Amino acid sequence: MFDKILIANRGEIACRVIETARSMGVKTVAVYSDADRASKHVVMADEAFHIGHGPAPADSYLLGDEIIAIAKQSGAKAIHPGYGFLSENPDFVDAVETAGLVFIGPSADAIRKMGLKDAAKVLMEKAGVPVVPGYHGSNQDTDHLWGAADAIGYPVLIKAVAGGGGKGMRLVERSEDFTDALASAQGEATTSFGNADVLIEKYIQQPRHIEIQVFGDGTHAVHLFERDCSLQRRHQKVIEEAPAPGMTQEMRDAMGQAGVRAAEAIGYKGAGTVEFIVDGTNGLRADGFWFMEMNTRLQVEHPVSELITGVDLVEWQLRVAAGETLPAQQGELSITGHAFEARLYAEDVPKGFLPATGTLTHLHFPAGCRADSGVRAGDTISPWYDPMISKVIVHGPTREIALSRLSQALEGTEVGGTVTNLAFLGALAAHAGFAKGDVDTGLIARDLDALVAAPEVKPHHRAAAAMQALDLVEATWDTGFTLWADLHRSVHLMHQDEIFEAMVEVDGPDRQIWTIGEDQIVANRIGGRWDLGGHSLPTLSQAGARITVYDDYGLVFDVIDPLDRDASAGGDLNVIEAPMPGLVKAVFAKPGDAVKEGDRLAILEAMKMEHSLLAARDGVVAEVLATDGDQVEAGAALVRLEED
Ligand code: MV4
Repeated sequence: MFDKILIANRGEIACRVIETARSMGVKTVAVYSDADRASKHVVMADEAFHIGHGPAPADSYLLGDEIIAIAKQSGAKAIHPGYGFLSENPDFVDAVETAGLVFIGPSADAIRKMGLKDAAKVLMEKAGVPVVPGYHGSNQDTDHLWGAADAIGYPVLIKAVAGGGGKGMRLVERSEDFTDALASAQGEATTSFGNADVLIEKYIQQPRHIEIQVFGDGTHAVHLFERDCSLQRRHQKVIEEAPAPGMTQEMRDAMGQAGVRAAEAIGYKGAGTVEFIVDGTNGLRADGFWFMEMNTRLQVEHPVSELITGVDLVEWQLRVAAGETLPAQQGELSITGHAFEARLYAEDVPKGFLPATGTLTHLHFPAGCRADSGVRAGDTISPWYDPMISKVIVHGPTREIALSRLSQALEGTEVGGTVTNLAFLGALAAHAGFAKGDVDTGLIARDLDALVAAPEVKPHHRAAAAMQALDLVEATWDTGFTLWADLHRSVHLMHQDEIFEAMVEVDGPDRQIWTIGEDQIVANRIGGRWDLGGHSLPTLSQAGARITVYDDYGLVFDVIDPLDRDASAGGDLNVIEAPMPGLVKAVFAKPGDAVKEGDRLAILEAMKMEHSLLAARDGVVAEVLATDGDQVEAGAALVRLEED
């Protein structure tokens, strides 16, 4: 076994790898960017080295040569790439091996073989893995592709061979729409991947995304059963589970064997995932799954497979990379119970899932769940990386019990200092169709309105926030409650863009009478615990002017200075700003254009997503201050409208 490894990553996956390495007696070396000097993974590792010249991935975690030099210098014998960053970069694998180090993962050759969809499909077909019917040949002539689409039968899907995450993908319903859709897919494929080639597939309606966890030693492979990742929003996974609801033994065997054939066909080494698309319209059938792609890395959602099999996949990665054969034979692997993983993000769900930033003033996970997290209370979710706060992972003897444990875990999770998707996750965990196992990739979009409905804030929540704002929670005769303080006080608070005033009549340290709009709430402290009109006071936290009430997944209130109300309620409607640092993908406005409120003026790519920037009012464009390809800071003015 290696005595020391370097982890070329950050956040929760770096912490996850360090934990297993430590348990195996393997020393760890962390690397960190400017933005991560005091991060959890840096503190956890035995040694840590600064890399790069800026927080952006291209200036830090993607600097393969610098990372390899640090591995050599520190005496690490192997590099674990985590996921993302350099994990599926075959040139990096070559460079690691040329430097005399071990890459903890597959060979460069295996990564290259799965890199392009058309070549991968040809290879998989030869290996006896079912692939979606379609055309994946080299003839890219428009008429030829059109003829292929007509022969397959509509609807068809055009996919960029170099694509991923839905980019360069077009659904075509009718033959007469084909050539326009093709041109558009080719254009997007060229800008995004520098490769215009496409393939054509039969479109699978209401698909489910079921993937097989595989593990190889370079020659032989086993599978660790399936995960269902159908709960997605715009190609971002939200909740994953294992095993898949409704899976039959026959289909599981067929899919597992197909996964193993895929892995063995490319001499796969380490942890990998073979993604299949499944026709979910008529239940699961052993002949109703088709290969989509193989991810040649450990995946974010690997913990659900760990919880149902009892295998530590990172331990297996280290052992196989160090030269051991497969740690278990297929017959030794079995499924126990059911597991779910929910991805907790700093994001503003009512604002269209906009990634959020902020310093976590409070972070608590309840007992009974596994929280894989790369941050602690006091850490900052910066705009530079994925805004994941934690994965909340649960296991139970049955799907029903595991799902209720997920709900419980989400209800008991407390995050202060930023908005999160916790309420959205809680609503999904309580979704009736999800509970029945009726999952498909369209579920979230179909029920989006109900899933994102903000929980209704109740009078006692407002009173709780106001008590915190006026420092009336802890006050006692001993700690500063004074008879001569004002007995009538008030505070302005804002919750979800709505400002309200809370007025209080303080009747001694243990009794307050609150008036908030039409509501009156009497607060009584009994035996040291506050009761607010029949509700006990929830946990509270405060950071600066922001107060979080830990009920209904965390309700955020901002204390408003009444004199400054205009400034806090709305911004400058004349200027369209970048809400976070990112890359300007497109600007649609030209000076002199008349625009309407809500018109899309630009697209900003940040945190792996594209964000539309909209006009805040009707007006005329005065100035365009950014062009395609610009890297901009948060707050940068992109488009200015003429003064009204
Ligand atoms: C498909 C499909 C239907 N039919 N292929 C989306 C991302 C890319 N990896 C492949 N994707 C799809 N391919 C055929 N032939 C539907 C999707 C798809 C999807 C797949 C998995 C999970 C979520 C999805 C959401 C929308 C579309």
